[in-house]
Amino acid sequence: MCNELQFATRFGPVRRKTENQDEIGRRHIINGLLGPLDQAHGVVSEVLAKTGILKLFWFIETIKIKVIPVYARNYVNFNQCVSRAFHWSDVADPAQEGTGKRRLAGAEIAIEPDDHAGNQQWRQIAPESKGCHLIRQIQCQCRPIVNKAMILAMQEKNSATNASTADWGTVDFVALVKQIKKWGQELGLAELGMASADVSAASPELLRWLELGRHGEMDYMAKHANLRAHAQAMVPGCLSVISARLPYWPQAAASEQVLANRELGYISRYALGRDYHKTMRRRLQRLAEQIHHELEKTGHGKYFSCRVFSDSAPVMEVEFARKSGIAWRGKHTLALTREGSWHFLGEIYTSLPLPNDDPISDHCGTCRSCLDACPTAAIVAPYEIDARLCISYLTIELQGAIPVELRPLIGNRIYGCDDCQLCCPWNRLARLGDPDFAVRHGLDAMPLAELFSWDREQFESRLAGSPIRRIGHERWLRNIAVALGNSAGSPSTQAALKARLDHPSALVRQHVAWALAQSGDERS
Ligand code: B12
Ligand code: SF4
Ligand code: SF4
Repeated sequence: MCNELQFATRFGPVRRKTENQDEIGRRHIINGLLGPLDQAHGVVSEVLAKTGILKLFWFIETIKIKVIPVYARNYVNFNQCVSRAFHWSDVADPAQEGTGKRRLAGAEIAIEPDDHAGNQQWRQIAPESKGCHLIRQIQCQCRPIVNKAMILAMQEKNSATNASTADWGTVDFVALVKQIKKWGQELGLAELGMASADVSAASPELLRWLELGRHGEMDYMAKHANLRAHAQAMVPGCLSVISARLPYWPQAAASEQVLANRELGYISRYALGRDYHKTMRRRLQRLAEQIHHELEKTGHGKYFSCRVFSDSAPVMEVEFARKSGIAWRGKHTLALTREGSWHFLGEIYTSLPLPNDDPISDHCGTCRSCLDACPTAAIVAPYEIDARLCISYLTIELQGAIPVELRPLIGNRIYGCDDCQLCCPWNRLARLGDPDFAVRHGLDAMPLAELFSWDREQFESRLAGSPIRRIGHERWLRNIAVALGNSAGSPSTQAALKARLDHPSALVRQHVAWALAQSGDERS
């Protein structure tokens, strides 16, 4: 079903013409120049823009957007086949100029291919590869630094030509790498490493994994396998990858105690605070700006192109972390270090011919705690996961019903799972993560019944800025129903479940019925 919405900029009101006023336009008037678009949730199938769209930056201009309500993501995808109104090259420079004229701080425009749309309908209509600029994620916000759009514009015009004819002359890449690592640390990144853009050693395993169907419903994994396996197909001219890790372990209620208390919901430690995707990419973008600035000093800025990612595009992130020596791959498949595995990964794909760091050795030894600790035996062999069994997949990625036979194994884990990391000896040495990921709203130890009572609005507002919001209210209730079914069946649990027996969603009703049946309630 399509809703029709009308947006305007921050300079004027937003009119919504929609039958179903949810999912999109959550906070319409915010401080960003393109705030309404940035904050919109939903996947845009068609942009019907007036030809004078660029006037957006000078005065109120209304555009109509048709939206298919979907699995909520923090991005708006513009199908530029329909309208080229938002093509980067048309937007970036005027945005800068416009903000300058209005004495605003500046506009930041990041453009990335859509890897994680997570939406069946969208995938069906999306032109797969009719040119690399057809489908983009556009993320905009106000920031004091104004040169990013220029950098991106330069990058996009790029790279294949510039990079191949680049004359790096006297650039001291060893010194530059040193600088990059220092700047990275100043930005709060725990470690940075450099690798060549070649992942051919790992791609056969990726293809085998896909052939075995271990990705389940995550068809973006299969769809973009080629781009994932070939960094240069993703970003032409990319020679090196700067890999970074950002620690997130928060000060929170003890995981073991929460997991043992079936009245409470367990949320993965990575999701207790702010959504990492933006945090990580913002920092990497800042780093890219610093690199560009440095190269400009010697007139080499024009040869520099880059793109930043963090779980936002078809990138083999763990493989780059391994190759660049900032981690080894644990048997749970995650990037692991002597400081543990509680870190996010992010990358800068760049045209710079950087000297590579050496991989570090694997320190898992004979340990197999993660394989033994996994509640669903999803780590089917060392270094190999069957995602279809993984609780993280079941509670975050899976759209439909959770297989009945797996529900009892999920316990009270309502968003993701940490067991294979909680048991890992290296995580005993983990340090506290970045303050951005500090626990919000007491999510580390919340009663299931209370979380289950949130209506859609409460879900949206309390989880604003959290990665959890991406799964949407319906799947949130689905997950909690399973956890309630696995709890002791106290009167408060039963009452909470019964209050949702008539929920409009069949998915929710089905899981509520299952949960009630666990305690033998005859109404199930
Ligand atoms: C798809 C995905 C998932 C899927 C599948 C997980 C998986 N392991 O593949 C699901 C939904 C299950 C998932 C869960 C989680 N994920 Co996830 N996920 C991804 C994603 C988007 C792609 C990973 C991928 O390419 N998988 C495909 C398979 C083929 O890759 P692979 O397991 O790495 O396979 C390689 C190895 O098996 C290896 N191999 C095979 N045999 C052998 C043998 C030997 C001897 C060796 C050495 C290697 C080897 O070769 C394969 C190809 O390289 C990445 C982001 C990204 N773009 O990379 C995040 C990412 C891996 N996830 C992340 C996180 C945090 C999680 C969770 C912890 C979240 C949670 N708490 O619930 C869990 C952890 C589950 C787990 N143990 O993996 C982080 C990991 C950070 C880190 N420290 O490594 C990432 C990097 C996102 C990010 N930017 O931070 N995830
Ligand atoms: S996240 Fe949980 S279910 Fe998935 S592999 Fe790790 S322990 Fe197993
Ligand atoms: S639990 Fe043991 S085998 Fe698993 S990743 Fe940690 S050290 Fe390696």
